[in-house]
Amino acid sequence: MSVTRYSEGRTGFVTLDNPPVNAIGKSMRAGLLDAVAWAETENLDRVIVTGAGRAFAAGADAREFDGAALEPFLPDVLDAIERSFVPWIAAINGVALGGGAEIALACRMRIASPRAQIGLPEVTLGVIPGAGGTQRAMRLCGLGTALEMIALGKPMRARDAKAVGLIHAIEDDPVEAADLVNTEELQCVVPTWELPAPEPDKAAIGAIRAKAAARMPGQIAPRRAIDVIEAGLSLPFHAAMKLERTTFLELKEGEQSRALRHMFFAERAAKAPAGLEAAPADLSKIAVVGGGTMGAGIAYGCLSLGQQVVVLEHDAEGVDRAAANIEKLIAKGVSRGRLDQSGAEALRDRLTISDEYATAGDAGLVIEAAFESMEVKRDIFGKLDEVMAPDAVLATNTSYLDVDQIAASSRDPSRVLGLHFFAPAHIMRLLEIVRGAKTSDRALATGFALAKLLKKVPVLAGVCDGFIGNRIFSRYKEEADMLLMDGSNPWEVDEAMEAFGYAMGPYEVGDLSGLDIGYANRRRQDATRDPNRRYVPIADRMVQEGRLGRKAGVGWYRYPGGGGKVIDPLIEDMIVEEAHFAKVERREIDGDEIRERLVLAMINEAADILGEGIAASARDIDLVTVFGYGFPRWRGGLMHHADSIGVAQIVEKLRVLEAANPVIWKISPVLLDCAENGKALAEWQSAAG
Ligand code: T1G
Repeated sequence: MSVTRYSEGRTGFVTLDNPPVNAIGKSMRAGLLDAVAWAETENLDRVIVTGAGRAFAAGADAREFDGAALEPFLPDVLDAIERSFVPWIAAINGVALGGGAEIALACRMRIASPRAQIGLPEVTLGVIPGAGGTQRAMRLCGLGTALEMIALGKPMRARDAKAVGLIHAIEDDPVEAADLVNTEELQCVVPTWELPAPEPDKAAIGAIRAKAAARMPGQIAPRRAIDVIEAGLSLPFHAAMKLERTTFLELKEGEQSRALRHMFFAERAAKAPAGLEAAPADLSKIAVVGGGTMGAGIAYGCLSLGQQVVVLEHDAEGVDRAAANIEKLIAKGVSRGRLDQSGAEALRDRLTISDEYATAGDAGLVIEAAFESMEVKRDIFGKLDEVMAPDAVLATNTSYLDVDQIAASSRDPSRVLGLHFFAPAHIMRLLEIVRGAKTSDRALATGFALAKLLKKVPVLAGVCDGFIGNRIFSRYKEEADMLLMDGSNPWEVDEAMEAFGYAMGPYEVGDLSGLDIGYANRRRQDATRDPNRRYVPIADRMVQEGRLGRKAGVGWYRYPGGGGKVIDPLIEDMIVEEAHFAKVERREIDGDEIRERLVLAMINEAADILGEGIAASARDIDLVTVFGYGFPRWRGGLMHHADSIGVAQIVEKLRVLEAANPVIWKISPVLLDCAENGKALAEWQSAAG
């Protein structure tokens, strides 16, 4: 199917019909090409093309990108539409993105519904428009708008598209409006490709190059899209089209596009595990224990869904603090235009803050977001047991602590799970859903149901110290501290990882979250740490000397006020002194070695997480590292990146490191298995399958 058509009088009606979003595959392209010939044979005076359902067309079917391009190619189909003596009108009923927008741009006219969007977001998949978007858009909306739209990949609303000339009209029923267009008027509209290209504008080109480099550092597609648009200013249309196509095909085969397509589909595959049939608890009323930064963020996120929310604190002072924290978030929502005053009022009406636990007695789910101490959490769960209905689900937002131990403080551990949010909890997309040994399917289903409501990216995790993300992050930080001892310093490490694609290096991140968190975790681990495992005390000394990070005005960097960070030479002296105490011969360490050691450390730890069944798949680890820890999306996440290097090569490098330090660098059996059997991590399945 994918293209249906019929005619009434001299009007042809063509519908793009490939649920759920009319992605443009081979059959749709063939259907469109047939429709051009059909319209000419039927001697129609117009063809109106629209989308079935909520979308016009979401763009080329990205699932086809892994294989060779299949004829008929979209640029040729659009060429046929544009050159046909029967003019086509695009009745844009919903999102027209990528190839969907290019279909519309090749039509003689474009009429959109008020809720329609039109965009060329191809760079978000690591490619550029491959069916005329780089050449047609600028002929309609001018160079500046086309550059922004294509290099940054941001779609625009119908009214903005009309304002810049991309569409002719906005109508509630674009199909009907298209049928009413005067035939002579329609015949007079010049086909897009015959419009003159805009005048060259070096300033506009230079500005967008800088903006794209700042917004999407390290990414190739934005730069190449600008190149093709710029070339089109002086090339004949069809010569520029050839350059566009060649560039698109080259990028489609590239690592960055494969990585970005992997992330696109991985994000959409993040759902409850197959076979989880249990019905979730009722989420119309949710309780949150603790109104600190995390608790307030979680409460605000749930309030924004329209849920009734009770925030529990342990005394009146805590209640006031919680109220202030949530009010701050409401005020920010209003100032950013996400909430109007009535919305803010409605949200306040749904909020109760109390130091009486019984207030939350009828909530279907309670999320504990209190101080990161096992004693505090066990006490809270004991109190919750007293007041909550037996079928209420109890979740802990702990970042590291043992969910099974917390669950044991409830008479019914089956109703306990971990819901690990990431700060700021109402913004960060990742939600680690931690299944304890006794967590029931119903409790788990409740976690996934909440994630879906909050539009989070849910990832199932098993119980271990730090689950998936924090365990990888701890190994990352541990190796970074070893690099300090061996000869580097925080700013060199941060620079090296920013060059890799992180927005922030590990030391700037540490200063942001507070060095006391890591310190507390290391003290908790003191009793069980392998005495033969190399231990670097620099971070401990920082905390002991009050250098807690941004909140103390000094950490790995100094924060003199005004938001900026400055290098503090004292840190280097401290590191040199600690290396002296540890009798370490320091040496020059360059950015490549920093990146290699840190990335290999994370890959090895992640492989063990996979092998121990803490993560269900390499893809889940990619989601965690990208959505929770800033791993560059255009590298596809940690495990996709590992596969792009090749596991055999990774194992070879690890053997050298393992020879130097067999405890720290013990090679994961998962990596050895994949290397020996020529498997990618993406296809690794635990023996449990
Ligand atoms: N290809 C294949 N599948 C797609 C798809 C696409 N382009 N877009 C969506 N899907 C699937 C998606 O995987 C999910 O599948 C289902 O549709 C619903 O999507 C030649 C080369 C349109 C705004 O970058 O931004 O055109 O999980 O969950 O939240 O120049 O999908 O149900 O099995 O996201 O309502 C350019 C990508 C392609 C737009 C709808 N186009 N899509 O959001 O639903 S390259 C894009 C989106 C191109 C041309 C070039 C969103 C959406 P499943 P969803 P949604």
